[in-house]
Amino acid sequence: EVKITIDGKEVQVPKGSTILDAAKKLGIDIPTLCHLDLHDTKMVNKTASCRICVVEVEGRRNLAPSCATPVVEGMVVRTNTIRVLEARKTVLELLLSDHPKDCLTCAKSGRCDLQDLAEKFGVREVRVTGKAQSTYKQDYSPAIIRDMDKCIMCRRCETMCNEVQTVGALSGINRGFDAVVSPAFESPLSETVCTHCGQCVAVCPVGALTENDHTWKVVEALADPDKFVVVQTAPAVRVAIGEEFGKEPGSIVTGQMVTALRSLGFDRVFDTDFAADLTIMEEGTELLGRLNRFLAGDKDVPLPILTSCCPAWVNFIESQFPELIDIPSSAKSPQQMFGAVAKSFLAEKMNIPREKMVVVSVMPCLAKKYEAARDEFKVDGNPDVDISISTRELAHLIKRANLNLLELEESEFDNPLGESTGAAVIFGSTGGVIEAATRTAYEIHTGKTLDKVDFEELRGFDGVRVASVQMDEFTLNIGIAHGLGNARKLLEEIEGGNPRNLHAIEIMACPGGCIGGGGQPYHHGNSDILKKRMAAIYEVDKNMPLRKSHENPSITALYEQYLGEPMSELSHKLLHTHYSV
Ligand code: HC0
Ligand code: SF4
Repeated sequence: EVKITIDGKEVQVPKGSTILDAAKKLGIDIPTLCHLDLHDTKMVNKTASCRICVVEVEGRRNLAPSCATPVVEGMVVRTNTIRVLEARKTVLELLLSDHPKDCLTCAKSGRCDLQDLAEKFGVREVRVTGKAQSTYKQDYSPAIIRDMDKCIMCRRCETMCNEVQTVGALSGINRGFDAVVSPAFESPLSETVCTHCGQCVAVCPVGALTENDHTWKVVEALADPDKFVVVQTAPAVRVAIGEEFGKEPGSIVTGQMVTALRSLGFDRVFDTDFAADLTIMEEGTELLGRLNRFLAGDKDVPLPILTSCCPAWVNFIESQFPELIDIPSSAKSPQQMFGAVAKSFLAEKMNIPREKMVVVSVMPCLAKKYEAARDEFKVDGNPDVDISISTRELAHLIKRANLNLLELEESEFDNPLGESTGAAVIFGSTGGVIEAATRTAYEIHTGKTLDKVDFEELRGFDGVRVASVQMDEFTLNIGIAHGLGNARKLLEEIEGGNPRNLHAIEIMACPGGCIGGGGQPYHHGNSDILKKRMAAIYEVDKNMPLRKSHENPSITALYEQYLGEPMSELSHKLLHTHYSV
């Protein structure tokens, strides 16, 4: 431990800590822009390039960047001297000299770190003049908008894409006023290996990377009297959207969210969780089918089976591991299963022509926008899911309609596509999909009832986890990875001959799983927020009367009335897909 003094207060921190770490421990707020450190997820950006976090260290001539200066025993630090304040203001002016001033129409307005700091430091004019703006065109992918005029070269996105996700779509190019982070040759993102995971958006402190906002498309659909507009909400949205309204992270606001959606004018408010239960029926049956062949001695059966509900992950395997393309489950994601069932079963039942039904999804994810737009998920050009918006976008819509989520009464989802079990909600956390599948696969394989449905060994925050579940005489070996860099490690292990004999693997592209998705309220580098959302997910599960997907009565009814059985011909047509490389 090292003892230092900051602004007259003493603090002890482990050797190797930075001044910034020590200040955090004291609750002293040193501003940062480029710095990012979500300890448990290994999302760390330490470029020390922005210099907004400088402090004065007694006995040193130059100001020190607190994010990159290690503590030394007896160090005396001041974070608020006139010299420090002036230096920070100068940093801000330099950044703003090369930054558009269109805050009024910027997608990040109100939640931009640069805007907040400019306000805090009272920057009213910019004394430095930079180059004329607008040398870059905006780049629209289905999920993301890049506005490179707004890039401040903090490089958080680059670290995220290259080191955490190991995708390598972004890197710093050009120099001086022209310096930006961009795909090679300034190609549009959609023409690169970008997976649309949205993690670069999640960490961008300014408006350089934002979601492709579809809120007005939703409003247009709601305003159209000829359209029947249904909405589905993903598991992870209910434990995060409260944050946009000032609630503690991990607050569960499912009932209020449903009321808000109804007030916005949706004709039916349904739940992606229903489709998550359906996914377990299809994917679980597929898993057991492959295992039975394997146990019968079939050497060619594609194992381990990989979950396929995360679209960024699917994109990643398609572009980076084409030789493994036969092993993912063919089951569509819950978002897409929901759309397919809504526009067939529900539309037929309600006698609504397919073209009149609009399916909106609310997702913690930006890649879901890309998934919804994929050609595989269209019938004669009409998509199963018409519009996908993020948690943040829904919060905007609710605020725009003058609704205060926290003051709304709770209400229930509509049925039948609104009924779900605890197994479905845990899809929102890393490890949850495979736990849900295990609950069902166990009971079907052994014919016994699970006494304890909680598989604690599958939960947690470690990037790669491996656990075994005993199913009578058979030991099911499970692998879990979250974050694409961790997924890469597990896939390389499979390519290397699967030494740990894994039978099933769950992969989620975002650190933490969907709770940490690129469309969630900004976490501002605080990993506790992700942990609280995760705890809330398991809390919702614990309080559900039914906790196994195969016990969902609406799912049983759907098979009885419409699909027949899991993996039936109709199930195949509606609920399964294929992958392309
Ligand atoms: Fe997820 Fe999903 S769990 S990917 O993270 O599988 O986005 O929340 O909606 O589709 O259900 C996201 C979350 C979903 C899907 C579900 C899966
Ligand atoms: Fe990289 Fe994901 Fe951003 Fe695409 S969306 S550029 S893969 S971090």
